[in-house]
Amino acid sequence: MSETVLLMGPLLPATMSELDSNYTVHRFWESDDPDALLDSIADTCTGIVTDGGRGAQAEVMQRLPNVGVVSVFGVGVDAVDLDYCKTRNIRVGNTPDVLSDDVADLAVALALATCRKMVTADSYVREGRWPIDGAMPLTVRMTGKRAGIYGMGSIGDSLAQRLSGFDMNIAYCNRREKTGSVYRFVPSLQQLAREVDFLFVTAAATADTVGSVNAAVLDALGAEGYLINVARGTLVDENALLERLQTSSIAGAGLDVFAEEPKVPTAFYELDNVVMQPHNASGTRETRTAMGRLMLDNLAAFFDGRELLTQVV
Ligand code: 8YV
Repeated sequence: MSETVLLMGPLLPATMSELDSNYTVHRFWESDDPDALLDSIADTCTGIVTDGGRGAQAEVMQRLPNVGVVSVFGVGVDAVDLDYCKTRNIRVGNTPDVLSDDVADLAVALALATCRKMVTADSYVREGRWPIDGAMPLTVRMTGKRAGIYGMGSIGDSLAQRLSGFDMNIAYCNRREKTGSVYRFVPSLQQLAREVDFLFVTAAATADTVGSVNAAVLDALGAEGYLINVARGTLVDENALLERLQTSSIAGAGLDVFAEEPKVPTAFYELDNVVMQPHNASGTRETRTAMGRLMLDNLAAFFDGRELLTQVV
């Protein structure tokens, strides 16, 4: 008999179909009566599959006493109640590394789109302003500028490689200095912000990092500085950022992530110094397929009695 798994939200069709072939899958987000669903699978459900945004809350896991594994389709596990998982000895797996290249690519794209005003420029052409108004106002160069990377994990590392290609002077802030890193370590985020032209946020959301890109850090980045966030919206004080964008107290922001997704404060829509994406940095067919594979492999490893390939808890 196959294991019973609770799927919190939709995934790629191919990933879901493989899940359906190997397990008895219950779709949480499609249920009209989630309470009744949890009651009906309370005795049988042994695994949860979820994504980075939906995660797995203790209130759900408490209703499923036989769950032994949470397999996350995503690297971020901030939406999974890890403390609760530890108390129950529930294994948690995620999908690191396979998405780092695409997330780093999008960080570079957002940085260029922001300082080169690519979205404004696109509208300039589409609206027919070029023949009438002539050349658009000049923009700001990225090549050769100073880059700060907040969070030097696998994504930060992939990003640094790309920024090296832009001849950028790269420094980073991390929980601890990385031995052997060729990049300059700056222990304080505020100091890093003060010393760079582009501040890239690639850190995981933890109790230590949530809210850490605060008003003081944004002020340190200053009127010539750009903030690029491909990590989690919760790391940034969104109101402070909005206010500084509105008053041009920072030069611009490239944002893939927001504090309360999918809600984005509409005041951002009015600003031409921000370029936004709907949390899509890992959203290529190639990477999402690889994430699906790793998520499935983690699940299979658990049910085979093996170690998860990429285990967080
Ligand atoms: C995904 C992410 O968009 O990996 C993460 O932590 O936030 C993203 O790659 C998400 O998990 C899929 O919904």
